[in-house]
Amino acid sequence: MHQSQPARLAAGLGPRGRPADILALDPARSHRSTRPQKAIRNYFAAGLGGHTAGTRRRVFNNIIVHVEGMPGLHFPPADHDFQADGNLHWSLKDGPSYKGDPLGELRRSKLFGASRDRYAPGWEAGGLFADPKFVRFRGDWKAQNAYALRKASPAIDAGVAIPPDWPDPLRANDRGRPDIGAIPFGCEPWKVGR
Ligand SMILES: [Ca+2]
Repeated sequence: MHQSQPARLAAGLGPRGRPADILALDPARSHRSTRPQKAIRNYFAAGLGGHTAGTRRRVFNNIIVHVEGMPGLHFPPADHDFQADGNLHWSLKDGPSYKGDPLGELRRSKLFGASRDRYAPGWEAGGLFADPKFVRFRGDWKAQNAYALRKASPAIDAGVAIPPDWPDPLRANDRGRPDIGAIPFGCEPWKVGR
């Protein structure tokens, strides 16, 4: 990404006003974001699947990395207007030693079957549990992390198709199928702050 591109991507503010490592486009249609943070209870996608009653929520193609703790699998009820797919989940501390796929638990659940009534593939049918292979990432808030993707990242070309009218200033930079996360492979991250 070049700094001259439209600034529709925003870095949010975390505790004490420190810029949080959350790169997102739209809270109601969270797509192509990168969110490294601690697991919040057992909420799916660190809370992106919360507060859905009476709302329309879409969670596609986000990278959600927990510094510690496994990805949450507490979803909203299947009759809410909620869809989630193509997200990549990881745990920096607990992921490497975990045997299996936590999303498999979801796909074997009754909730997954019920989700297909409103979203035909089923929630997270194309989701991944894998190390996203950022250029540089440590679970230390002082670290200068770099969330671009390395060539070996499983996030490359692993996302789902996003409606073309959704804002995405990097759409033209994403070759082939959609990449997961805020920064498509090959794009330079923008500079924020000092
Ligand atoms: Ca791609």
